[in-house]
Amino acid sequence: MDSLPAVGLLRVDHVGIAVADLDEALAFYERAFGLRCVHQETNEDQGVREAMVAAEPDGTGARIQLLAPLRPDSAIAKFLNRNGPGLQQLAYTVRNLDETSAALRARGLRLLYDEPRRGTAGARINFVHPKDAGGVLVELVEPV
Ligand code: MC0
Repeated sequence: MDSLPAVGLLRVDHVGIAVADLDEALAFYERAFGLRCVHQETNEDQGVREAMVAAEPDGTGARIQLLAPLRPDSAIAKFLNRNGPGLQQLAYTVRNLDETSAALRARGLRLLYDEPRRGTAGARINFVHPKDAGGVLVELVEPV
């Protein structure tokens, strides 16, 4: 592995949880855990309504991403049908997504997209296939 380029993960960015109904989930996370919504958006490309919740009101630190399906053929709808609500992904912040993607491909891991797509708040994102990552869907996030 010594001659391979560095992967360049910086920190855990967020953990993604599939939910059937975003508003109900937001109410639950606030009531049960005291977490506050720090960001909300719809991502048509990914077929999700999403909300970031966090313990810190300024949204610093790792966040929890609640993901609700927009369409029955979306990744989150498929996940809910198969597993029900629960942990769907682990996302890392990276400094440079192109370099991280090249480093992971050099290690033989499959990325889901040939080119980065648009994620939360305009971030560039890609995913490592869960079958190449110990059964965990890994998202790579290069923030704006
Ligand atoms: C599927 N598998 C998973 C999994 N989803 N394993 C762990 N975690 C998951 N989330 C497993 C299945 O159980 C199956 O295992 C195998 O992977 C392949 O199943 P498949 O039927 O081919 O898989 P699909 O059609 O369900 O697709 C899985 C795949 C898909 C990961 C390719 O979910 C995908 O494209 N995800 C990336 C996009 C995404 O998740 N978007 C929503 C979040 P067996 O053993 O049965 O073969 S959007 C987001 O995150 C954005 C907004 C952001 O943060 O910026």
